[in-house]
Amino acid sequence: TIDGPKGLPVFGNTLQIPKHSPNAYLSELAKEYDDGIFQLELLGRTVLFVSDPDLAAEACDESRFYKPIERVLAIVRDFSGDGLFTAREDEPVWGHAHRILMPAFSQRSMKAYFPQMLEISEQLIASWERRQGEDLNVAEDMTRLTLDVISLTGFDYRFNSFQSPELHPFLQAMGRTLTEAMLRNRQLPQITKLKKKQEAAYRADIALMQDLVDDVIRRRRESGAKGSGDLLGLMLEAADPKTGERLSDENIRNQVLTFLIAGHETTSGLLSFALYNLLRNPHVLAQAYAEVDRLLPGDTAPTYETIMKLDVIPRILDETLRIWSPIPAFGVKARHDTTLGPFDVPAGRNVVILLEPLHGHPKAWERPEEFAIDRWLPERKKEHHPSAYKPFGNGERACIGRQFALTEARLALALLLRRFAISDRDAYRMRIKQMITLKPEAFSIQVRARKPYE
Ligand code: MNH
Repeated sequence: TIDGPKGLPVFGNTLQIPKHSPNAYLSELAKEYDDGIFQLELLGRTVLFVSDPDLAAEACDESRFYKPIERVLAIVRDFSGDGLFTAREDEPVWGHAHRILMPAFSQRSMKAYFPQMLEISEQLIASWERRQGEDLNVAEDMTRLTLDVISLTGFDYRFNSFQSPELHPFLQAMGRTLTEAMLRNRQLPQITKLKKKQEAAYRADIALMQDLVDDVIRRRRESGAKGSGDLLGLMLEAADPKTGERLSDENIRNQVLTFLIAGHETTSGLLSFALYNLLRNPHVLAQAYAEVDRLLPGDTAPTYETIMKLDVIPRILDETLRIWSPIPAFGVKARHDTTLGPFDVPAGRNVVILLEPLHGHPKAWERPEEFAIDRWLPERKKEHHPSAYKPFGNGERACIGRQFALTEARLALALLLRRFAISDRDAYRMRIKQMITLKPEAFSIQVRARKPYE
C-alpha cells in the first residue's frame, strides 16, 4: 500500500496543507516518504503524489492517464472556462482551438513577434536606466514585461505597464483570483458558499478581468484589422483545419483571458528566479556577461537569429526551471485500473506529479541542489532520465507557449545583462510566494550601467 500521513475524518489531510504554501508542504512530504510516492485524503478524495522519475514516466503515459479538470483547475475554470488550459479532454473545442492556434506558436511566428518582444524589453531597460541604484522589485518588473509582451504580440493591445508605478488593476484582480482559487481548493464547498464576502470579491475580480477581455476584443473588431495573424486574428478568422469549425464568441473570450494569464504569469516567475540564481552563482553570471558581450557587442540591435545563437543564457533558463518551476505540479487521472510501479491504481484515481522533488530526485540528478548549467550541454542532456524534467507539463496538454516563453526570456535576460551589473545589497534569500504559481516574494535588486568588459 501507499504510505501517507494520517488525517482527520471528513477533512482527511486537507487542513494539514498550509493555506499559502501548499507546494512547500507537499515537497517536504515527498522527502519524508522516500518511495517517490505518497497519498493524501483531500476532501473525501484519495490523491497520489509522485516524485520518482520512473513513476512519473508511468503517470505521463497518456494511454493510461489524462489531464482532468478537477480540484484547483475546476476552480480556475470559473474564470477561464473552456479556454485551452481548462478545457476538458471530452470537449471538442479543445481540439478546434489547439489546431487553430498552433500556427501562432511556430518558429515563423516567434520571428514575427520578435520586434514587439524587443520593443517591450527596451522599455524595461529604459525603466531600469532611470532607476539605477534604487531597489527594483524584480517580480513586479518582470510581470510588467511579460504581460505587455503577450498582450502586444497576441492581441495588439497595450497595457503600458512601464508607464505606471502601480501594477495594472487587471494584475491585482488576477493575483487575488488565483490566490482565492488556491484557498478554495482546500475548502469544503459548503464553507466556500458561506463566505459571502469572499464570493462577492471573487466575482467582482472575475468581472473586472472579463471586462478588460471584452475591451481587447471590441477594439480589434472596431479597428477592422483583418488578416492579422496574431492569436486574436486567428481566433476571429481561422477555421479548424480538421473540422472546419470556428470558435464561438464565448470561447474566444475564454481563450483571451487564458492567454493573458498563462501567457505572462509563469514567464515572469522564470525570469525572476533566473536573476536570483545568477546573483547566488557569480561564476555563471560571469559566463553570461561574456556571452552577451561576444554576441551582442555595443549597442547593436539583437536579431532573432542572434538570440537563437545564445548558449549560456538558455542553459541558465533550463536550469532555473529545474530548480524552481513556476507551475509546481500538474495533475492526471487514471483512465482505467492500472499500476504505478509496484502499486495498484484504480480507475479514476487522481495523481499529482510534484515537480520540485521530481526535478531534484537523486535517481535522476547528480548533486541536485547545485545550480549547474552544464547539465544542459547537448551531450549531457541526452543522458538525462527522460521523465525527470517536466516544467512545461506533459503530452498533448503540455504548454503551447514554451517556445514563446523561452524566446522572450532569452531576449530579456540578454538585454538586461548586456546593459547592467546586477547586485542585491541585502543578499536576499529565496522566499517563495505561491498564488498557484510560484514567484519570489519581495525580491529586490539594484543595477548600474556596466562598463565595457566588466
Ligand atoms: Mn504554459 C500549459 C508551464 C509559458 C500558455 N504551461 C502549461 C502547463 C505547464 C505550463 C506546466 C501544463 C499544465 C497542466 O498540465 O495542467 N507555461 C509553463 C511555464 C511557462 C509557460 C513554466 C514559462 C516559463 N504558457 C506559457 C506562455 C503561454 C502559455 C508564454 C502563452 C503564450 N500553457 C499555456 C496554455 C496551456 C499551458 C494555453 C494549456 C495547453 C493545453 O492544455 O492545450
